[in-house]
Amino acid sequence: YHVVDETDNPVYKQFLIIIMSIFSKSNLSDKGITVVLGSQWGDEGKGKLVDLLAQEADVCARCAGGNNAGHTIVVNGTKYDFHILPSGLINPKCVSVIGSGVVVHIPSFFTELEQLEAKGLDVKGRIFLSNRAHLVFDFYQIVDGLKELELGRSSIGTTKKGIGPAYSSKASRSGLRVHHLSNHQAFAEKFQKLVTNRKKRYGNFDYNVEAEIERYKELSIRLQPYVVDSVTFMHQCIASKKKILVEGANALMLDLDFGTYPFVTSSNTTVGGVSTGLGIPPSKIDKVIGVVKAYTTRVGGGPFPTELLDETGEYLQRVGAEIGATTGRKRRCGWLDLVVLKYSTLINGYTSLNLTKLDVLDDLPEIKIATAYLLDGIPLESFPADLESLEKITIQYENLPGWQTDISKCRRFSDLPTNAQNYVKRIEKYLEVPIEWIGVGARREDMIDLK
Ligand code: 2SA
Ligand code: GDP
Ligand code: MG
Repeated sequence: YHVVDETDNPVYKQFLIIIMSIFSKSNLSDKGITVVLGSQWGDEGKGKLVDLLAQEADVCARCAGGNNAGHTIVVNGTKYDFHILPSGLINPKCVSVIGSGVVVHIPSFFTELEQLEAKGLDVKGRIFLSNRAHLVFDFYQIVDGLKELELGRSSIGTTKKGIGPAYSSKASRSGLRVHHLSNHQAFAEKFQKLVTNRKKRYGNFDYNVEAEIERYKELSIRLQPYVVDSVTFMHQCIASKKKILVEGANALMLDLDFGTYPFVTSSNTTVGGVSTGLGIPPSKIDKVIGVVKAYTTRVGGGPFPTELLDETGEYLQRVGAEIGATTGRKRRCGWLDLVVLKYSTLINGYTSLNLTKLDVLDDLPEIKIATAYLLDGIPLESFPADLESLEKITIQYENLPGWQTDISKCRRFSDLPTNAQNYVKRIEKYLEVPIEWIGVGARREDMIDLK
């Protein structure tokens, strides 16, 4: 496989394009599950790729995170925002599964469903929720806010969706799962205990426990048609050779174990989370597609070595429309960081990449890429674990000339200006992973397919 077309002969190029389109490989694996993961700090454009690939998928599953995630997809002039529901839903033939590794705020689940239906999507009979998924309650959102307040200047900058507190309860073995809703009396007792416990720690916050218990009585009835044993469900899909696509939420650098701890989310957003969040053996995963934004963004607090606090950073924020899909916060912006991406590639083992938002760089005369971190003048082998080391590093950059051309209408690699091609080739060469798609705009069709 090569993205790089070394020849300048136009006839040969045309011949290659025709041959490639005849033998163009299918997007999804025939041998196993295809996974789409965020390779940086999130918002790389996973939703757009998942939507594109879901055209061929029978099943699209979420394995981690909650409604902290935000995926924006633009199809036929309509903008869809997904938070807890899998982005494969726009394809009317694709069934969606929310796995046991996901934490679910049931009222938001229904609100999102209603919003999608209002946009004309028929989702009936196409959404299934794991009975093992943990529940997120409103009081977790309150606790999320209180924890952030307590942290003060070193706050994480969470989405305040209650994600951390819900996963804490899960890990401390006091959480409530979807199946607990089927026995209302037992649910009410456990719920009371949970709230009392959190009030002991965070003070007597304002929360109507009785009203909440009543609300969940109704919600549990409404939820029944969606609930499945997702382990059995997924394995039946595997056995009947269904095409399965897994949608990652958040991204590698926000992973609880491998991200910039403690400035991370509370789940495993890396490839391991696919197995633990869906009950699927790793051997069933065949393709792992990393989504890489052509520059870097981060929302919330925490280290960001290549962050730009100047007009170039503002340019990326403005032109890239870098605004949080869930909270509306401005995303911090900076240069592409290959140290982050190498580390990301080691952990997730990407079989191919989707480079996104290349069009956002169109107007820049010069583009920088971070290629190494130096500590006391010595290159680090990988992304450091401790944030203290990270504060002391200097970054080695490579300067590449910009292309200063509108690339939004390019649909083949050869349509891209040479400098844009070189930018892509540089990334591919450094990471030693083929780039199979390049995003040149927000719409579904704004994609170059290199396969
Ligand atoms: P949390 O709420 O406990 O998961 O927050 C912990 C950290 O994880 C970050 N985080 C995100 N980063 C990027 N995008 C996310 N989704 C939304 C989006 C974010 C938004 O698509 O734009 O709207 O602000 C997301 N979700 C969590 C978060 O910023 C914390 O740094
Ligand atoms: P996700 O969380 O990884 O799914 O990404 P988000 O949806 O939160 O953020 C990506 C944003 O960039 C969305 O608004 C997309 O519509 C937009 N987007 C995706 N790919 C491209 C692209 O190639 N070019 C441009 N200009 N926008 C894109
Ligand atoms: Mg997002």
